[in-house]
Amino acid sequence: VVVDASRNDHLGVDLPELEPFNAEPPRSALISSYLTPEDFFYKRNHGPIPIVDDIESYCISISGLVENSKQLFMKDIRMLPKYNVTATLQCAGNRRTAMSKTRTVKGVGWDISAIGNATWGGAKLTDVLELVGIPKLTSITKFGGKHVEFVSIDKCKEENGGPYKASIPLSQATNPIADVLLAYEMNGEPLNRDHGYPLRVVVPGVIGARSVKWLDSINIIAEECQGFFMQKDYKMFPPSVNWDNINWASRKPQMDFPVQCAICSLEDVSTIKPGKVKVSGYAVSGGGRGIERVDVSVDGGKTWMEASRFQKSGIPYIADDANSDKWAWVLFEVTVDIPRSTEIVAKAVDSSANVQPEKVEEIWNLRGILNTSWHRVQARVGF
Ligand code: MTE
Ligand code: MO
Repeated sequence: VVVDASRNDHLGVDLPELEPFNAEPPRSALISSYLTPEDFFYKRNHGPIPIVDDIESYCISISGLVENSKQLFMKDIRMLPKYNVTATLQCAGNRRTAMSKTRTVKGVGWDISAIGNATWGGAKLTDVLELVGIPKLTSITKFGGKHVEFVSIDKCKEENGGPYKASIPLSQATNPIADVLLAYEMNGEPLNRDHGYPLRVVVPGVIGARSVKWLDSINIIAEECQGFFMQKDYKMFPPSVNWDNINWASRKPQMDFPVQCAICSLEDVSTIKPGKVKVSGYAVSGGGRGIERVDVSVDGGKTWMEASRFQKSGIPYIADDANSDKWAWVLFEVTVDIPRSTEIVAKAVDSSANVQPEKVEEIWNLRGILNTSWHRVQARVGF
């Protein structure tokens, strides 16, 4: 495993930390297109980025509570039907910096761009699992397997030098509608090293932490994965829990992410000319729920107007419609009049009518995850 210094030279990309390599793009770049180009796609790593250079010998093993264990090479995976799924990947820590302003939290300080939207190409996990004798729509194997664990090649300090790993329920892994992929392409290109070359898991609608990169093996297990990132991280605690009274076992690992949106056309504080201003950003919900509405306020949340939403140009976006990308974000846009300095706010409503919480204090948690509070920016009118 080699750390490559060239991982740190992405132009225009902020580097919250140098090693492990983490990066997010500037706000304005993030929404310059519906599909996020690889250069502007956030990168989140917990250890050195592995290099897999012998693609002929690269293989994944599938074992555990199954009848026949199997080794699959890239050619075996490429032989399965290929699916292209457009899905937004979002780190659970997205918008953490804003949450840490209320009270200190532990974790990488992300602005609002630890999120990206890509078309992932690869095999469906359910087709892969059929190769070891697990039929579609299985929630328990005859050997008692109920979870699917993904183990990576990369090693990280949180696992005491062991591999990064995570799991999802077997029922989700074997459900074709859940679109869980073993992806070897991103936006039509071979997966890049930073994002998991040669093969990564993509679990649509779920926090990024479960989409394991540089896949090494798949285990069918009885209980959910006991790894650090499932059991001692990425759990949502109430504001009353601190580092002295935390009981990790009392909460489930976070899976789906909640409804989220952010304004990307303005910084936290922007100086603008008085008059018309375009307010634009992204909105997304987990679990395949569409975005029903995005509300924008130019008076700090007293009155609201609705922004227009779109995904692909030329096709009107309708939440949960067959022509919409169910796992993907929508971009929103509204032109507003700003005669004087004010606070501009955005909040989204998903197709189950879930709304974002008004205040970050209500959802503060010690790990600083899932900050989905109303997104606020200050517009200072100058001449
Ligand atoms: N997979 C491995 N092997 N190692 C990691 O550190 N980080 C996870 C996930 N998969 C991680 C991983 C986290 S927390 C996130 S948010 C996403 O990968 C980030 O994916 P990206 O770097 O492709 O944007
Ligand atoms: Mo993450």
